[in-house]
Amino acid sequence: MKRSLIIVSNRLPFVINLNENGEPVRKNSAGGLVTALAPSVVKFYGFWVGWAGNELTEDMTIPESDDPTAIAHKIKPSQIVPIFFSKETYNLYYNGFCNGSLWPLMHSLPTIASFKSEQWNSYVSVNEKFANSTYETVKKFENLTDKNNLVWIHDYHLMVMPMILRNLLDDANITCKIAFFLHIPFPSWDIFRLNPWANEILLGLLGCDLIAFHTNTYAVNFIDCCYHILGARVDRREMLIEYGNKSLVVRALPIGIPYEWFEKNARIAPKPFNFREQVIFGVDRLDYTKGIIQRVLGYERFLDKYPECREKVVFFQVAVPSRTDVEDYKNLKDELEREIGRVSGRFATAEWTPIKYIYNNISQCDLAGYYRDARIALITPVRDGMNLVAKEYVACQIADPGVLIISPFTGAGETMNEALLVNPLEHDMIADAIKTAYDMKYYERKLRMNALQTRERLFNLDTWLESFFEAIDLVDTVKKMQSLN
Ligand code: ADQ
Repeated sequence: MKRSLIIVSNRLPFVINLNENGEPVRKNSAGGLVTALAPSVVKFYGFWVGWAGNELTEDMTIPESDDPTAIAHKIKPSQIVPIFFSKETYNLYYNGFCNGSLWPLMHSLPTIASFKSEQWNSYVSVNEKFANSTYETVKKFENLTDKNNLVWIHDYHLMVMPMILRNLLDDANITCKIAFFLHIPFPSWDIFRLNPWANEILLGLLGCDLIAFHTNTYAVNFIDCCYHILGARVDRREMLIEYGNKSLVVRALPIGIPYEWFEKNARIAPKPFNFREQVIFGVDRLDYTKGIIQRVLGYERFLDKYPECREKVVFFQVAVPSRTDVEDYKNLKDELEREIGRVSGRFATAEWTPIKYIYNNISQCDLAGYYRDARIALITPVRDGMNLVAKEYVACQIADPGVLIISPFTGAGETMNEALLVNPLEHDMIADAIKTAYDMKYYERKLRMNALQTRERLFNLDTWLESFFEAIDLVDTVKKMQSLN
């Protein structure tokens, strides 16, 4: 089917850096969002609205990609709509409201969240900017009354944008659906209402035709918020919300991974570990939601409780630098490195280092090799929207299968029943889960991994995209048939 599509996300699929001659060049991002969406922008010859980094200024033009291996390589400069803001605005909006207020609150960590009206005002003005640029881009669509016109907005940075855009489109009599996907959790209404601007955010989201979440729990939480905070009419069974003359379809559409890509790369990736010990592996953005400190403490407990396993395992943690100019993230890095140093110092011998730690990006091809050769994946977020790492690990278990240990407080943990589920807040439980995984016999590992692989292969990234487009195509029918009036 032919579609006119605009993707909107805080970041474009690349950042712009200046080379030694001061010319802009693309530095491609490797994140999950880019992998997921770039192929659709290429396929429908769509547009992508977003920020390209501080080095791109309004007098520069976006260059072509010079890296044919990049996922966004085929996206032409004419398909890119860059958003500009000053460093000060970016600090208030991104470091402030997005990552100091929304990120902790949405992950049900309200004591870490702080709220400042100056940051909120900046968030709203950035959302207005995105809405205006998107509106101007919609006007480039071939047919402004086509029911297949679609704007697909991503994530918590842009939650008030949908209603601003909806009003602009309605005023101009332009037909265009607005859909939203939230990549992080949606908390219970009793947490969400702590946000001083809870009403404004919910009203912003009501500008959409479709809003989708990773899990049913998040979808129901959102519906409850609209009911309790706004007093909207809701149908929890049909997942529909009505407020004034607006109606919104809510869906749980769990994201998948490009399964075959990981499987293929696991076959060709070089061997990463040259030591004989079994590897317990973790890889995350360095973020307090990922439970990395809890993981180190759980591993320490494991070495304490099961001394016979010392020198037989190595805990290998890769941490990707993230939000490095936010104070909480700087402190987290210091604390993590202190704990790793302490635990290593406690148990290390002349021949054995119990923890290996990389603070850097690694290529996704290399990552496939790390996954493949890790005997245990230890994934312990205190809260995580989905967690793609768990799925990628499973896809890479192409030979002697390893064991996945995962926190139930992740979207992935809600369906990956054959993994070992562990509450990361209790160190003994982590220690015991590692021991169970360490002792697990081949046949049990194989049985569990087969089941995990079958599910992830089926519900892969393509399935997610298909189910999203199917849901958006059904929106009008659902609204008509299920109207709460
Ligand atoms: P993230 O919080 O970034 O995503 P996650 O789902 O684990 O978390 O995705 C991380 C991605 O980065 C994975 O695809 C992984 O391969 C990649 N990655 C990790 N470490 C890397 C490294 N060192 N080098 C290169 N790549 C690395 C947000 C939400 C999640 C949700 C996703 C997708 O917080 O809950 O699953 O979006 O919706």
